[in-house]
Amino acid sequence: MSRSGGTADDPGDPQLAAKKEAGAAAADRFVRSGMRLGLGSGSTAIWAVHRIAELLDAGKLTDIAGVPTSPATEELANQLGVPLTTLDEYPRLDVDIDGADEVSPDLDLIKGGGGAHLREMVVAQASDHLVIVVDDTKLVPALGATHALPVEVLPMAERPEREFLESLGASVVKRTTPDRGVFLTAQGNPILDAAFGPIANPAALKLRLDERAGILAVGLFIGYRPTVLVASADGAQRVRTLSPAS
Ligand code: A5P
Repeated sequence: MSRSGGTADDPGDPQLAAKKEAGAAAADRFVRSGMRLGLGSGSTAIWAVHRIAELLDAGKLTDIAGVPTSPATEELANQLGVPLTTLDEYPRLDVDIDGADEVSPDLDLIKGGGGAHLREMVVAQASDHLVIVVDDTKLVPALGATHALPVEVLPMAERPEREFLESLGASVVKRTTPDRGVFLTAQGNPILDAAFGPIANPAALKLRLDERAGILAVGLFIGYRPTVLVASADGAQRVRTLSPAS
């Protein structure tokens, strides 16, 4: 497969065009030669990987290496010829570009729609700067408004953790694959999607869930202070930037 893609001329699918535009803009604006990068997962972050490959091909970027946040991103980077590295080699990264399922007005996030949120959180915590790329359907007034909260659990703890989540008011569904098999993360664990509705205090909820031994990763990214690049799915405006309040 040749290196490809990254432009936004998909008139037939405005949301796809917006995802491409946001992902490519992140690479254009924040990736510089010599950087060590976090490479996020999902249908928006992959367009940053495509753009990085284009810039490498064009000789506009050199000496880049990325840590992938999922097997899918690792495979894509290998196909496109984007050099990879590990956190063993580089425990600190310059910039991490990733997607999100929801972005709150405080720039807190729900992630994990693809089940990669544990590795995504590790890579985000290792990075000096988190850049989140989304189309504008991801902006919500409160986390939980449109998406269930992905909760990766230890297989033997699935039932008690489900009951704990339900005791907090969530409707819980075990994630399945498109062919109705059990979805397992890259670590081999199931995910419970916990629908809370709008979450009044995401930080407090995260603390409660993090106390549970059987819960391995909660898709709440609180206080990461990302730069958020938002592309409009109606094509009305270019990519706009949301920055954390100083
Ligand atoms: C992967 O598990 C997720 O955290 C993704 O980053 C998130 O779901 C956004 O994905 P899309 O860009 O495909 O919506």
